[in-house]
Amino acid sequence: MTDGPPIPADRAKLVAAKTAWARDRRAPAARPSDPESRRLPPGQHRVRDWPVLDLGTHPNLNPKDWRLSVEGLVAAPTVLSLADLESIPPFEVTADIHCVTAWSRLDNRWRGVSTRDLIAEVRPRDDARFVIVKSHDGYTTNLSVDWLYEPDSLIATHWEGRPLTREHGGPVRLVVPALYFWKSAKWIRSIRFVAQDVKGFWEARGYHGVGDPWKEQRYG
Ligand SMILES: Nc1nc2c(c(=O)[nH]1)N[C@H]1C(S)=C(S)[C@@H](COP(=O)(O)O)O[C@H]1N2
Ligand SMILES: [Mo]
Repeated sequence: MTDGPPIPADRAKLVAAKTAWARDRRAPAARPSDPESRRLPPGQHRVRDWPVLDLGTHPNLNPKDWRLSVEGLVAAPTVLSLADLESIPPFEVTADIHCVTAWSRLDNRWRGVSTRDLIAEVRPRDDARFVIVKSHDGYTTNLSVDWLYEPDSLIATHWEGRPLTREHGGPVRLVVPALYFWKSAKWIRSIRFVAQDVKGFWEARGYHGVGDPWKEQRYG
């Protein structure tokens, strides 16, 4: 992809970040010696507020009627209500948000149900390698099932001790901190386990199939 001498592996990340900054004419978020900047993937800068980003429709969902269908290549497909979710032992994690539009919000305290616990309930078959997540605003996103085994991934009902607000995906959203935030679908309605990867909304529009912020997998 690049011309010139090979770049040593330990510098490649920095070079990739600087290349991106050059392309976007963006200044580095912080000096590399700053301990905080080590928590920021390449090309990201820290924000203190929490921007709202979506397709512009905020579904008005009655928590009493909310259901999540977990379906596809699983031994025990299920439809969960909010009460069902609350009967699973609660899970809390503090994790960072990295949005592909270059903002990061550190130390978000989430509560909900661990996707590991969800997986234990439905028992994906061996041929279930990806999931496609569907939301009430028509949004979809795809990811490898591996990311649902990440210890900090969850089906979130609370942020900073309060129920998720409507604009941020309440009553229930997916949160996969290890990936760019477009994978964290708001207002989720179904999670389907499939054998073949299927592109979601942004993935079909050029976003990366995986989306690992530490590898700066933004597009393509
Ligand atoms: N249902 C739904 N989920 C979505 C989106 C969306 O448009 N609809 N946008 C994604 C994108 S691109 C981002 S950056 C985050 C933004 O979440 P926030 O508004 O809580 O910051 O939600 C993701 N999940
Ligand atoms: Mo986004």
